Amino acid sequence: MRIKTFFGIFLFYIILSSSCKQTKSPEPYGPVPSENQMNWQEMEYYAFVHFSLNTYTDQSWGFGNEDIKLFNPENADCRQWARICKDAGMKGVIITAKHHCGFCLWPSKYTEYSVKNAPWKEGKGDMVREMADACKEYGLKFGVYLSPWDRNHPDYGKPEYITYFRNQLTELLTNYGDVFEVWFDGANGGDGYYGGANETRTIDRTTYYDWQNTYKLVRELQPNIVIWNDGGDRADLRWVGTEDGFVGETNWSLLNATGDVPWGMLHFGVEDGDSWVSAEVNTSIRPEWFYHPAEDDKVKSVPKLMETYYNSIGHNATLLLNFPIMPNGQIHPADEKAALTMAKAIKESFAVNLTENTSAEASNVRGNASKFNAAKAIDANTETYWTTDDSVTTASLTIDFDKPTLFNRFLAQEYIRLGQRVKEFTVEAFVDGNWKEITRGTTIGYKRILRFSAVEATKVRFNITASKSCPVISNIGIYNAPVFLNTPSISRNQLGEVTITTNDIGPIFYYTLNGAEPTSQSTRYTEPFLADDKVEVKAIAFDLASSKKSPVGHERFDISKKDWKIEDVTDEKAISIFDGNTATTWHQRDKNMPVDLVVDLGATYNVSGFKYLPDQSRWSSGIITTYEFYVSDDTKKWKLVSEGEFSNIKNNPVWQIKNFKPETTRFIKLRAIKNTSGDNVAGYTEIDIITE
Ligand code: FUL
Repeated sequence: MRIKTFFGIFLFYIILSSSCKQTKSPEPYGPVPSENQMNWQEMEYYAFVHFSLNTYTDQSWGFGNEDIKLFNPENADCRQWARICKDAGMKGVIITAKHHCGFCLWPSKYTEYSVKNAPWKEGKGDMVREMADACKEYGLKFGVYLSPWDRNHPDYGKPEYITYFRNQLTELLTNYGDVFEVWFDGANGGDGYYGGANETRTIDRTTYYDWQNTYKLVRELQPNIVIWNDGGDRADLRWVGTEDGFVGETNWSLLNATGDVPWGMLHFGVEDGDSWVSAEVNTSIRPEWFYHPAEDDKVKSVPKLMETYYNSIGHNATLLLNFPIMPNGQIHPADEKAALTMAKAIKESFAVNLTENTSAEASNVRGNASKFNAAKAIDANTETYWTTDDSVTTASLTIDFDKPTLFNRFLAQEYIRLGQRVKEFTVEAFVDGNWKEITRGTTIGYKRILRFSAVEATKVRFNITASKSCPVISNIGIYNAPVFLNTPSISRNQLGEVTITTNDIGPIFYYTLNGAEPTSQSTRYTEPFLADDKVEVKAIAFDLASSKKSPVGHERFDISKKDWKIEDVTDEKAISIFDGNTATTWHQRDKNMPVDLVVDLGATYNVSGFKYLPDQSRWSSGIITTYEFYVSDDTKKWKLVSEGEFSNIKNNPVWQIKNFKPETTRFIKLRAIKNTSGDNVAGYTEIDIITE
């Protein structure tokens, strides 16, 4: 009898302990996000504003000697910026408190190169304060960008500068309330004004800034902050290796705490990394970061911005979208319109989650416990999740719509507080009695959204085909999002033939050559046409079935290049620099730098500027950073008409446009003085001129 009782108790204990074990949450796997990283990740979408003396000099990077007197934004209105960000669905704003030129948007005690000596508000203004106040008023979080590279400061490059930098950081992180993110830009072009020294100063970015002590200071002053840094020691957030608005489809929120971080690690993360360092996609709503009037018709279209949305937030990253501020101190109406239309598109795309009111079943549920069952992935609560027994690393979850349902988006979220686990998955649809794979992916992380052609199905099956440990899925969404036609691309070759194309399959095009907005009544495009002079081409793509039209594509072409020739070059490929095709690049080598490109325009023109498009390929070479530009009537006597740098060209290889006082000339010479790779190569995708 006693033995029986003992045995009963033992059995009861076994059953109890095993059922407890089965209903316990999984242990975290690998590195996990900090509370600050978690709060930041949930923001998903927030803004950058770029505003400084560059705004007044039409530059990308100031040299550090720009005149403070230029800074006088007569209608500066941080409330306008905040209102737009709020209406655009963003959760915060990061302001360029100090860009590379060293000019401070707040009256720093430690320098004279700030708003306190500018005519704006007679030196009484503080743009950082106005931004922080506007953020508070609009319920946005507030962040600061403080450039470590300072081309104005006399001590830059010496140890004293680090004290100056930390003093400024202390001002910014003490006097303006809560700061959600601090941005330490890694750019450093060497040359600068440096208090009048006008020289090149190179630093060792791994040691000079002593980041660990700076991070300590930051965290003491702002315990809830996240730190972004691509210039040195690993922080909380990482750059994704491009400013073009996308991160890898495979995107681990992990890196190693030490060692090199080559491009691939920035872009895809590190599967077995030892630290949680999430990805932030930073990109501008226009090609450049600062305002340039020449880009007023280059604001990104809504289809392009939606592409960015899917390639950032939809790839387990956040999106930091930049607004360049105009010289008057406001966001341009075209930028506002684009951001608000994008917000509407996001809202429409994810308005109805088709998993609502459906049922879900999983191939395995942890301990068969209801608190971990499939329903937890479709309960609109990201704090609950579906998970499996520890031993399971492949599993399926099936959603039953109960009726044929049309959809073209699949969204999944992992409960990342327990680590990022999923390595591969597929999505199948049940169509006409058969399972059919519609899409597949690799990592999920905080959020992954996949796009595919619309399918009508009664059930959807989500198969996790590889996971580091048991999967933990907090949310699944299925949507039928509106589809947008992309803006058509317009190019012109050397013969003057204009071609209109698009990435979409199916639409037709209409165009105008007189600046008018094209409609379906305009000229229909059927094949490349000749427009061999100064001409403005506008085009739309049009879908005959739905009558949907794309945003307007717009290009201004200057004089004909028909008679242009490159002097002293035998390489036949060289003429690709006039072919209007951004996929072809010609590389010119000389024994040493400088490398000269001399072009005969075939006739005399009144030239007032030139344009240079560098190599667009990922592993590009020969990107010119320092240049001189000359004109001549006979290739013997040359006149220097423009010189300087193509700032930020490596991270953002967009068209470089330089204007100068008009000159009548037949020959032009672009002299490459330095490039990003420190060798003797100059690469050109396209070269163009601007005539009066
Ligand atoms: C880059 C900078 O050099 C650009 O000017 C811009 O501020 C961008 C956000 O980061 O690296």
